Amino acid sequence: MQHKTAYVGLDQIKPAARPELAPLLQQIAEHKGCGTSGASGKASCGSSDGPQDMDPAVWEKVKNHPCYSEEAHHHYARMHVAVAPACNIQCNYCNRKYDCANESRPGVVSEKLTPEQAAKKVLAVASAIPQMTVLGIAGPGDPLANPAKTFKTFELIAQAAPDIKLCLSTNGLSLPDHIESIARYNVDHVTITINMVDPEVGQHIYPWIYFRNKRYTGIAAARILHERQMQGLEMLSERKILCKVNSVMIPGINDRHLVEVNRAVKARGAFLHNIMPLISAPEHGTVFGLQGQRGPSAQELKALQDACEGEMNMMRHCRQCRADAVGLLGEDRSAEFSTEKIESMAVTYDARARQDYQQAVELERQATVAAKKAEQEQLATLAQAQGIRMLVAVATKGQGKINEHFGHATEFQIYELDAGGSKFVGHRRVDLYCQGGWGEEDTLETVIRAINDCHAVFVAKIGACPRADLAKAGIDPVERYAHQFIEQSALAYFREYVAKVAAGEIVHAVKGDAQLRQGAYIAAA
Ligand code: CLF
Ligand code: SF4
Repeated sequence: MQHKTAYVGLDQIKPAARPELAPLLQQIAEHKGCGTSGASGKASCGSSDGPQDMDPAVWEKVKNHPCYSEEAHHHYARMHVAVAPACNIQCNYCNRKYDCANESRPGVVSEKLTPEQAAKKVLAVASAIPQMTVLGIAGPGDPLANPAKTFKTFELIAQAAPDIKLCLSTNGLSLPDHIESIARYNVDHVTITINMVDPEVGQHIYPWIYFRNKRYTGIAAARILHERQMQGLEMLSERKILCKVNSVMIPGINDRHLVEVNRAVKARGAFLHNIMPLISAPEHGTVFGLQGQRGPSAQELKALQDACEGEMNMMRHCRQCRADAVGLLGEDRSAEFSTEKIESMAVTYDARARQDYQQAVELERQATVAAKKAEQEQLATLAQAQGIRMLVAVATKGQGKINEHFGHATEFQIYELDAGGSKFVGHRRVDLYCQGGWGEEDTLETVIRAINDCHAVFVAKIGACPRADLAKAGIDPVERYAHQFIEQSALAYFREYVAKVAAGEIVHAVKGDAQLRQGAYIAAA
């Protein structure tokens, strides 16, 4: 299969032989005080996206982690290795035949790996994708229900590629038993999926757990799980191991309750909270799917995330990725690294080349931040912007740029614009509109429904037909910022829009809701 979203930018350049990068690397050498080597440990040059309020030690951990830093996710990649097949609980949104729905979308059965196969795969991917900075174990079951395989994998990778950050995601039931190992293997980032802090709520999400050789059901199961999750989170915080909490938003079951969850995890030291929409369709074969339990709409999800934001940092760029995902969040290059292909690859791990490459990425990242800042300063002087707020959708292949054609996009990134500036607030998965030379009308309708709450869609290119249909739906197709930085362009567009409203040329109208896609989360081939 040919992957549609291959880059033409930095990530196409082979680190070992890149004379064309020489001027860029020279710039980096002269660029003092930021990047990864600044004396303060900060990498933002004082940008508003930087770590001004962050402990330098924490910033060091998050700056290149695509899940822990929204800004980093445009530039750095992660990979998962599917070494953990078993699970110790049952979630009503999970079908064990598929990947763990904690961190991975029910879609396609993962190719399960041994720790040795996983370690070889990590080295192969790290050589081919030098901006891959994080290795996560997130299923397809629960990593801590498979501790021997999980920690053996971490051990092998720490020896062979010590520059790669280690990350794991767990339901938390076994977490308190493994804190020592997590610390020993230098696992800097742990995600716990916490959907409730009240067993009354939990009993509707978890039919059973298996704990200390015994099966528990109902409220008793939910109570044990809750206590173990809280204990594990507190133990991680004491150890200063960064902890993110994932919560699945299930309308009518825990949607209102998640505000309480947010407070509870914040109080116990969680660094980041990621509220994800329930993915539920009958064809997934899950309890919720078969019961017809719906997921939230785009507006419902955003309203909950906004309500929790005052309490702590919210993650909004999660792609609910598979347990064998490879690449930038939002792209899936796992097919390029099947076990069969890896076995036949001669892999050489060049840490120095990776480091050089990442320094070039860092410079590009700084440029996106500086461009946004400059544009934002102009917006600050525009009094008419008060009271106007809009969402815009962006077609991008990464690098913080508008660099994807409308018809080739498998997701749109969503930004909120108002007098305060621009903010990434989510993404929308869509089916490919372009079917090799023609556009699929039915698909276009689903794309429009997915971004129906947006005033504009920014693309590198778009054909006449979709352009007309989008305009009819009240979504302005914008091509003029092709290949420019996303947030700088969106803010420039917003300034023009505000000026037109002020001049009476257009009337600002509030848009409706949008639909979150329930289909399989698989990159188009
Ligand atoms: Fe993987 Fe999770 Fe680590 Fe990221 S994913 S184990 S923290 S490296 Fe990231 Fe994927 Fe969302 Fe997870 S986008 S599902 S939050
Ligand atoms: Fe499925 Fe993950 Fe829940 Fe286990 S923790 S039942 S693998 S979603």
